[in-house]
Amino acid sequence: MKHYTNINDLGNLQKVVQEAMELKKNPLQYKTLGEGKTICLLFFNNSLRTRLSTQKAAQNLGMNVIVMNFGSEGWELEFEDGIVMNQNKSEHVKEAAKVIAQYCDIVAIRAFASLTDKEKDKAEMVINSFKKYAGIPVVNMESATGHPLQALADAITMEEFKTTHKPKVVLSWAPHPKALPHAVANSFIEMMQLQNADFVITHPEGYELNPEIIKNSTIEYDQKKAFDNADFVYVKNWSSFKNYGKVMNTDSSWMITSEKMKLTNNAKFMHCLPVRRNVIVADEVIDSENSIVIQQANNRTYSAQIVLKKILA
Ligand code: AN0
Ligand code: CP
Repeated sequence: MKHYTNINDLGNLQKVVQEAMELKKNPLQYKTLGEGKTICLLFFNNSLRTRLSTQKAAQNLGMNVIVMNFGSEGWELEFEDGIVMNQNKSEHVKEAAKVIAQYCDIVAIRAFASLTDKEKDKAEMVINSFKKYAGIPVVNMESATGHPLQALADAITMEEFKTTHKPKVVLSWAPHPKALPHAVANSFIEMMQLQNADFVITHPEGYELNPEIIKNSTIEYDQKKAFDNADFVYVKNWSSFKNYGKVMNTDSSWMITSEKMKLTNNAKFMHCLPVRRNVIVADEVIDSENSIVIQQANNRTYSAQIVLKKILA
């Protein structure tokens, strides 16, 4: 594996999940693999989990880690070709990516969707420019359209907690006051399409995600029906895709409550975090024994570590 920008880069998901679970038993077993190698983590947006878990994963493999908050500390980058740079952008990605590549062996990037320009977001300009100009492996730490490190951590977590061979998994939209990206939901769907599961997506009408990602996954507009007999309830807000980046619905009846969880087969509650309590999910659910959000966040380390291990190898 050279780059990790999409869950499909892994090849065999089930095999990688097993490898990650093995790694989790002894996280320092490859502590010399990354000796003398450096990873640069570039953040164009905020982070808690991705930043700390990816750093920890690299350190577990013996790597040096350089973290840069590019969004606040870097020169503002230009990505368009052939442009006259007489406005506010100080440096072109052509130079920036090549320079960064001289300081490290792997570059990991967080650059969220603009949520204003659908075509540019779909083109994944930031990740693809680094792939094109840096010439070193690129890892996606949440791009405009995907968050594959999160999806791999989610797959590991479901493997640990599943009690049947073919669980019912529901991805449910929930309300949020601000416009959020589609990345987490997209990668979760792409990951679920590789699983042996009964997978259902539920959201209000008008919140359909990109049909190129949904493919033939099932959509059920009745949230309560979707929850019936579920083994996992994975919750995430996203803004409209059709009416790109707009918040069209903040209907609190979509919030996850213990009453709704009673419709399930004693389902586990999952969320990538950060989560707004009593907007997305009621305290009683996230504080319940069925909530596995903390274990899910822990698996971000092993998700990143197995990915970095494969790239180093
Ligand atoms: C981001 C999102 O929804 O994509 C990051 C989640 C990992 N969430 C927020 O901006 C609140
Ligand atoms: N789940 C996740 O990616 O969290 P952060 O935004 O805090 O990194």
